[in-house]
Amino acid sequence: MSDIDEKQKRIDEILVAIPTARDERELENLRIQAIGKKGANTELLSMLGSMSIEERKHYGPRFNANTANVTSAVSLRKGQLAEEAMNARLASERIDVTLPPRPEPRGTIHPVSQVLDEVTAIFADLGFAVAEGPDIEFDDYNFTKLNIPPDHPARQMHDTFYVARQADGSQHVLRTHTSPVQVRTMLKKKPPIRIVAPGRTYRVDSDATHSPMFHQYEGLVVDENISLGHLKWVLEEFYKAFFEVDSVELRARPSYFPFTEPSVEWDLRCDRSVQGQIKFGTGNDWLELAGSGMVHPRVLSMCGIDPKRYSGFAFGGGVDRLAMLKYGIPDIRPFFESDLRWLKHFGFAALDVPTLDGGLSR
Ligand code: 2NL
Repeated sequence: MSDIDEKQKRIDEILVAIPTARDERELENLRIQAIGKKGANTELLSMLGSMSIEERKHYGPRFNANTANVTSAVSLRKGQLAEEAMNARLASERIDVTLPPRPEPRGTIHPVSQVLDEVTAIFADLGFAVAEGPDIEFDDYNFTKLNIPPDHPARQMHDTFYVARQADGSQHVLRTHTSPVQVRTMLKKKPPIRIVAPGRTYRVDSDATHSPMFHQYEGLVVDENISLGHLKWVLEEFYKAFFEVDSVELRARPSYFPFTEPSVEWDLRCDRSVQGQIKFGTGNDWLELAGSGMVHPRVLSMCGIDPKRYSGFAFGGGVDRLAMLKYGIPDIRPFFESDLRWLKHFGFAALDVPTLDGGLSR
């Protein structure tokens, strides 16, 4: 067989193989063997130069037809392969939008979140703005500006998580109460001030009734002529709304906090005569609920407020404890264990947002 016949035979084989090439790579290989730089037909075309006019007239159109045939066969197969790939992808990525959603896990609103929302809704209704601050606080805001200087014995009242001292010597702590939020507000704004600061707080304390992370709400009112009478009214309104009763009775007990003078703790009249139940507004028992007092004049002046012109009251209470009391949760330990069974039992529907007009806890 002549060299030309041999190469033409190879090209004809390639033309037969192209329609069944399995992928783009195999197809490209076949194309190169036929019409690439060293392909069979490329070599045939280069032979035309040394042929006689007669031979050239005979072979020229055939070799050119080879190029056209290979090019169109490759392009046809390329299109088929692309369509096959798309069909395979469509089949494998098929989504049945009529399938039901996966049923688990399904969470609920944590009782602590519910109570935080209830507390802020009540105080917002009483004209308090909600204030927030960082969990990691300056030692200065958590203690010093609250009349608890370094080495003061009152620091031992709060078992503090200290953060490693910074290179510049500054000291941070995990806030032991939300009072530093009120400090930040007083440093920033002039009276009248009416804020409530709910949030996470931390103390080195862990047993059946204490969690090292817990939740507090604290209120602060600063204006001219503010007295303990105003404080008592605010707390009465708050507990009536929170426990959803028509009347409450508060009992004041003298106490001590470094940041207030005088300091008062409040007990709420309640009835615990039925085992496992608690009712507010009636009965012969008392439940300790909040600490409070008139803001210490030194705290006011350290926060840039003139204590000769202004006075204020502050109060604070535990959110986790309020949640246990209102929703009959007996043990604080499961609060932060993330057990979905517990959450299913004590949690709230996600769209059940507490408002005063819609009912707080329905
Ligand atoms: C409690 C007692 C209290 C305050 C918090 C406060 C804040 C500022 C100034 C003065 Cl900026 N006082 N807060 C005052 C008295 C008591 O909380 O038993 N909390 C759980």
